[in-house]
Amino acid sequence: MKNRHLTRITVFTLSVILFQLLLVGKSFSQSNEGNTDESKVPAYTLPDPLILANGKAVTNAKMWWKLRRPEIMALFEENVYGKTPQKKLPVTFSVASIDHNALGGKAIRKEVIAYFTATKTGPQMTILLYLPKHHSKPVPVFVGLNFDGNHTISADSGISMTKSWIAKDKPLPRGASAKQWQVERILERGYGLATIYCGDLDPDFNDGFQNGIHPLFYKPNQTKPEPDEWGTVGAWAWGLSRALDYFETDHDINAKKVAVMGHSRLGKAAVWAGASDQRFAMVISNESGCGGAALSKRIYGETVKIINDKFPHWFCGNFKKYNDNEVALPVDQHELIALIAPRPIYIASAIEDQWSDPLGEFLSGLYASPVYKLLGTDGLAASVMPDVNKPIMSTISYHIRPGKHDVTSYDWDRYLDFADKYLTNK
Ligand code: GTR
Repeated sequence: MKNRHLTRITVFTLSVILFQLLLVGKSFSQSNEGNTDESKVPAYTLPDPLILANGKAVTNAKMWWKLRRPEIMALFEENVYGKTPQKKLPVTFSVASIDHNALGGKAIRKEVIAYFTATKTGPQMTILLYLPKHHSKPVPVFVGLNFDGNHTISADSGISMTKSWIAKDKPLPRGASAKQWQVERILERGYGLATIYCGDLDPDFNDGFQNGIHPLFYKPNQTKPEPDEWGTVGAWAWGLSRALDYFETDHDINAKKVAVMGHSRLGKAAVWAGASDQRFAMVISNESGCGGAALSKRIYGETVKIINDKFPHWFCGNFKKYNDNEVALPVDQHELIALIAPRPIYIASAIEDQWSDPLGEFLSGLYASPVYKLLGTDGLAASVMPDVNKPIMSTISYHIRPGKHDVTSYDWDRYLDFADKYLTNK
């Protein structure tokens, strides 16, 4: 045990776990891989986000910004997501379509292509944007990546069909994921929604980093990222930042009020984007699980080895060092949340999504809270996990709802309330 802060964290963890066991009463078995039995969670010690590598305590905001935050950022870059190349591409944006009467006159719909090369060849991404028509501009916006193509987020026939990597010959129908996006509800509440197909940035399979944006950054003779360079999650996060670059040029959008949102693997990208790019004013993690909001060292649900074996392209090469060796990880995901401080973050779980480790997601928020408090906010206004459908609303917000791994209208309603309170101060 390195210091008294760590002892406190461990003791507190044990009491939260005991409470959780009483609350839930049983463990949920979702998969034959991975542990979903709370009693089998090993004793673990988390690094303290407010202790410097040299052992000194971080006691004020200046120390956080100048000393500790850069240390934590470097650890995530080196060990988890990989470094995002610093090279600036000659990105240009072009409005490919605009409809001032979309969704029965409720919305303005734009499609904006971001070209990543001067010749406009190679990978490019299409930002699909809905803005509420009858609201004063510039509007706050939610931005998130989608899994299967822009045309899946709404049945709106004006959306260009996306060429999907996975479903090349048989793209999913229009509006196939509409329930996960709730476009009309978002617009009614005065927010815009922007989304991008994740495969525009990097296809979600292990292609040796040949088909997405990685080759645009290779040094001469380089054919794949170095072990400490970015994987797919890093590339997805980079794309979210390029969308934010576009928002800064669009006078209909308030680029200072952009919430980056993502579900599951795309939630991992959203949280990493929020940590790496401080222009994002708010972050929403919907069941982002392992490598997202959930603590790795709990070894509950999906583990580092399981995720690296199944999705070797998501994280950096160095992350494989921690397969079955989470104890050696010099960071854990509460420190990823801390990198977002003091900006508001909403962490959401679902009771039947034990694979994402709801308690580990909650604990990340809880253990990031001291950093939020140091920076003058309330952090997470709870010390034990709430019951289902009892959201905790604070700068770090949290809920767990009934049901499966998904994004539901219940989730969106909470995010909209959260944005009203912490993004637009309604
Ligand atoms: C699972 C993966 C999770 C989560 C999920 C998703 O297969 O194990 O980490 O990302 O996919 O993206 O839906």
